[in-house]
Order: sequence, then C-alpha cells, then structure tokens
Amino acid sequence: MKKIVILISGRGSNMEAVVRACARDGWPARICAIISNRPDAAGLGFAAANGIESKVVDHRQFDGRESFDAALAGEIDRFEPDLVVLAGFMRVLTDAFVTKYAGRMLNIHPSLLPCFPGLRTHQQALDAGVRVHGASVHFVTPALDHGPIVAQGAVPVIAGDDAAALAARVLKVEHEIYPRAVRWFIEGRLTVEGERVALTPSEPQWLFADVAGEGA
Ligand code: NHR
Ligand code: GAR
Repeated sequence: MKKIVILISGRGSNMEAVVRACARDGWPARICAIISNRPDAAGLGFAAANGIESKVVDHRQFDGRESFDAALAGEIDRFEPDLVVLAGFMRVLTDAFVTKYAGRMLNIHPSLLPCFPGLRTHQQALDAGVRVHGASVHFVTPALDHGPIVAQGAVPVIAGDDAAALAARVLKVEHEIYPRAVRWFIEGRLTVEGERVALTPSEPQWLFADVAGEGA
C-alpha cells in the first residue's frame, strides 16, 4: 500500500477527486492525511466527513518560509508518505523543502505550462488572447511551476468567457487528469528523463475537454 499526503489551501475539489478515485478504483494506496495551511479551508470538512486525518499548519504563525516549511515537513513525515500531492496549495515552497521531496511531489497548475506560471492564470490566458487553455500536472521542482510535466488537459477559450467561466471549464479537466496522474505515480509507471516524463506502458498523457453543447 502506497501512502499519500495531500496539501490544500481552500476548496479542495482536486483533493476530493483524488480521494474518490482512490476509493472507487481500488488503488493500492491510502490517503493518510490532508494538511492545510489555512484553518478555514473548506476541504478540511470533506476530510472530516470521510474519516481522513487532517492537520492545519497555519503559515501566519511562522516568521518566515523556512520555519513554516520545516513545520510542514514535520507533519508530513509523521505519515512517511510515498507521495505528496499539492491540490490548490497556495504557498511557494523553499528549495530545501522541494529538494527533500524531489521525485515524489506533484502539483496541478491551472494553465498549459510553460504558459502562465504563477497566479491568476485564467485572467493571464484571457489577456494573452490564447484560444486554448488548460491545466498541467507536474513534478514540483524549486523553479516555480517549471517541473517535468506528467499530464495536460486542454479546453477551448469560448467567446464571452470571463476568468470564472474559464476556470470552471478548466477545473473539470483538472478533476480528470489529476487522479490519472496520481495513479500512474502509485503504479510506478512514471520516469523522469530530463524535462520529459515517460509513462510505461504508454497511454495518452493529454486530454481534450469534451465541450459539445457549450457553444464552442
Ligand atoms: N513551490 C515550488 N518551489 N515549486 C513549485 O512548482 C510550486 C511551489 C509551491 C506551490 C503551486 C503553484 C501553482 O500551481 C506550487 C508550485 C502559489 C504561488 C504563490 O505565489 C505560486 C504558484 C503556486 C502556488 N503564492 C503566494 C506566496 O507568497 C501566496 C498566494 C496566496 O496565499 O493566495 O507564496 O500555481
Ligand atoms: C485549482 O484550479 C488549482 O489548479 C489551482 O487552484 C484551484 C484549487 O481548487 N491551483 C493553484 O492556483 C495553485 N496556485 P481546489 O482547491 O478546489 O482543488
């Protein structure tokens, strides 16, 4: 049984998608804990309702990123996880923290990387005028939003979209690709070769949203 710890900051819908897929598809894995840096994260309610241990490490109680990350690592390591999953986790992590979990920490970022790293990605996409947008699952490396890409999901930008409408369309593909990518990791099927992530045996590491009927 592989052990997974999930880090959240808010709603936790990606965490929920991973938890549900793990249970539904009988992964050889267990979600050991949900850890939030925000005490008011809605996702903590889902954890409680589903009997998953949860913990808050409030970044505001620390005087710097190093001490916060050290406390966070302390809580994570109590569970000895094989994999750390960032699911809407909103704090930039120090190099030391990322290096400690190198090769066993994944993130989902709401853009088709390397486009639009950082925050407010949907507004960035609208401002840039791209007609295709999406989400990327990547290994976390010290360079923010630049780690090797495991999977991507693409959605159209539709006339009249605002950031909220686009975010909602992207979120649907996030809920498809993140559980898939986590499962591949659990099954030991991912190998990082430089910037590239190979999946063995191979299957599509991309997904195009089914938007029939959405005016696309
Ligand atoms: N840390 C490292 N070192 N590397 C990555 O690739 C990381 C990371 C930490 C988080 C998620 C990322 C995203 O998917 C992630 C990837 C937060 C910020 C940010 O600027 C940027 C990117 C991501 C997450 N956070 C502000 C900060 O000062 C706080 C913003 C807030 O609290 O709302 O840390 O987008
Ligand atoms: C998701 O869209 C995720 O990709 C994004 O925030 C949302 C979290 O939703 N992540 C980031 O922006 C990381 N900086 P969720 O809490 O419902 O999973």
